[in-house]
Amino acid sequence: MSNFVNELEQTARTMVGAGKGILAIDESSPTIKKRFDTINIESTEENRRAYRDLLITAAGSNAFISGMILYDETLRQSSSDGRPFPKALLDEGIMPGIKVDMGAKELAGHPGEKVTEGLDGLRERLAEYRELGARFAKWRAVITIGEKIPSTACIDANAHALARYAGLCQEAGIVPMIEPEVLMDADNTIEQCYAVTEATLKTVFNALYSQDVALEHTILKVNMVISGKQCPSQASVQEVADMTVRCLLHTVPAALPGIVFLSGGQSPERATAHLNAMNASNSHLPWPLSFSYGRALQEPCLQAWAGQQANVAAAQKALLHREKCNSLACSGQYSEDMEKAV
Ligand code: 5MM
Repeated sequence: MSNFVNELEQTARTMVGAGKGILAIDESSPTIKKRFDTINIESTEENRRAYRDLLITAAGSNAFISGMILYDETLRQSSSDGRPFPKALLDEGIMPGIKVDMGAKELAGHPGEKVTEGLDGLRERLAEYRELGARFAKWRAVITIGEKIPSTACIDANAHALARYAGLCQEAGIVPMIEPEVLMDADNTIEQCYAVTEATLKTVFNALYSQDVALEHTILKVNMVISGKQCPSQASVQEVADMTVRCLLHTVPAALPGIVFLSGGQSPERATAHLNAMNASNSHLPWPLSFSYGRALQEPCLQAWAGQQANVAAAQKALLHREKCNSLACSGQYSEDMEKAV
């Protein structure tokens, strides 16, 4: 058992406290370059720092955000006022988190499928991350739906890695956020997404049991059960909410302190509406349902910033608006009318 039991419990509960979610700003260098390309900004170290600075220091975020997931580079950078980013977050009562996986790589013998790497040397990296202020971590596994995939081999390999990662985190006093993401880019139906998500989550929780991971100190970050982007028939908001909740009830143990969703390419408004519908229709779930969006929180903010210092205030306003809408969606109190207020 970890030496940090009380601290892990406190951290996990705080991450999913009432009306609070997680802001994911842990894009790796290739991913942030893709985001910056949309606003014609070069992905230099200083531009990445300046952008993360405005996200981290937006005044008032702490009413809606319990933690932020950072990339290795960001954890070591500082705000324009000189404070290291982890300190800037802790000063506002926001917990610093850290993405610790080394990315999804081709799975040998399984074309089109990936396995996430990064276990080698992880114990040492986690010790350093804790010294730098990280109190929770994230590891993302990628599951692709396609012809005859995902394979059992792909789901098993990713589940095993997630469980090994989670055990190492708890040993180090860091709450593991486990993120098995079933991608939503294909032409699959919502029923196919349900089947793959259910199979993935069953395998992941079996692996966590096998590795003696404490569920009480683990947060699940997961995709919604949703139609693939290319599917001609798109499920309604209520169908997504109902099928997602049903899938989670069939697979996720009640011992988990909370579940947060990734947005996965949904529009910001749609991601909020889905979370809201889940919470509006279900008042007695075993765990809080909250958010850990990247794109669905950042997109309007990134577009408003456009790389210009003069736009920082407008960008932070756009960020706070999305944070507030999603905070309200955690208790089913969001309505589309709120989008007109901006
Ligand atoms: C699925 O991506 C995570 C959630 O973001 P969205 O809400 O936009 O789907 C996100 O935390 C992701 O893991 C990070 O951006 C890191 O991604 P890469 O691909 O750079 O490892």
